[in-house]
Amino acid sequence: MDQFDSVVQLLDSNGSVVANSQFTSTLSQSELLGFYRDMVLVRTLDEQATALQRQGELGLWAPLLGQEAAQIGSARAMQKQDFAFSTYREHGVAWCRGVDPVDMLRFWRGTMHQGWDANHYRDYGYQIIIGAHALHATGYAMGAQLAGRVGSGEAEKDQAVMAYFGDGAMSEGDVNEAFVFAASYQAPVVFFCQNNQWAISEPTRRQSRTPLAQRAVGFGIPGIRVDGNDVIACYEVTEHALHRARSGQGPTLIEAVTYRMGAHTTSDDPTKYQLFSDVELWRERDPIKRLKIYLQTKGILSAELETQLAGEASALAQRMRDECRELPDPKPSSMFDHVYADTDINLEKQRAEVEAILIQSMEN
Ligand SMILES: Cc1ncc(C[n+]2csc(CCOP(=O)(O)OP(=O)(O)O)c2C)c(N)n1
Repeated sequence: MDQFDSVVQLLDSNGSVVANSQFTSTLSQSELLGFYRDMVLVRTLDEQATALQRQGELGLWAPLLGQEAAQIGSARAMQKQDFAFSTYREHGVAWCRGVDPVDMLRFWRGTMHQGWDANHYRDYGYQIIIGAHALHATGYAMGAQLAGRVGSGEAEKDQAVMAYFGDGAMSEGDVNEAFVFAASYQAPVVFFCQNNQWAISEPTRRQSRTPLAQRAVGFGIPGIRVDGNDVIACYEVTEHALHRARSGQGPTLIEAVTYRMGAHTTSDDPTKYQLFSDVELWRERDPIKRLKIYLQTKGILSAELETQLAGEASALAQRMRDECRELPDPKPSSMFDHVYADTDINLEKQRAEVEAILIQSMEN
């Protein structure tokens, strides 16, 4: 079993390439430009959603500021047939899986009853209950295994599952139980822990005496620590772990070491517990800045492309502002939508009952 002791980094905070004995970048120029575009647009999306919440248009928002590389690098390593189980902060993963930014806002504006249309957004779902989805992901992965969609050698058939969660979730029973099942059954699941240093105001150092990735060893799972602000390294280690999973070699735990540059959610004031000097230190390690320097130095990112991307970002921001305010209220009975894949007679009875009560209340 391969273990990786040090933090995997392929691009340092100055945008310089770092040699690594186990991983090298396999990415083309256009893929790197694509990652840069993703990160810039996802940061725009995040800034806009934060502003919309401040203007009273959203009930809440969980910012991802600083975690763009961890999310884009890992999610872009997934293949179409893979499935992501994620938390409330993974807007970058949602973006990569094709979720429209305005649809992300529906959840936070309260204009949906939480159920995604599984036919539309097949492989993505927000999760508020910390750690619970690590078990869902493992169960789903065991299902894929039982269905013969692992280790067949067919590129478009073999499937892996990503479970995204934070450092705080590593202290939850659910996550540790998921590790036991995933290891025992060699399930095709990649546990992707974004160690953003904080579980609301609780620092990681108080919750764990060892680097989180090292805990994997006790479960019989390989653990990899990666620089979570290095999009290239995040892509490569995730690609490696997903390949292992799809080919039947079992689970991996990835700890992406990063920093939450913003508030836990818009209802939190991080200045009460984060040191200004720490925030400044991590600002220097900004994931977008380092890729930008690299791309500019290599002559891949021209001024013209930058202007084009700025235009794209401003159009996205405008669309979010316009369409957020227009989001329709859901029908109360739509809470019954998307509960089961097939029609369920008992659920339909309940839907009819609710609709009858609503009609009656309107008549009175
Ligand atoms: C089971 C459960 N317990 C407690 C909470 C309250 N809660 C919401 S976010 C959070 C901290 C999570 O921290 P972490 O796992 O590091 O993820 P991050 O928010 O930093 O992305 C807690 C305790 C919850 N949502 N679910």
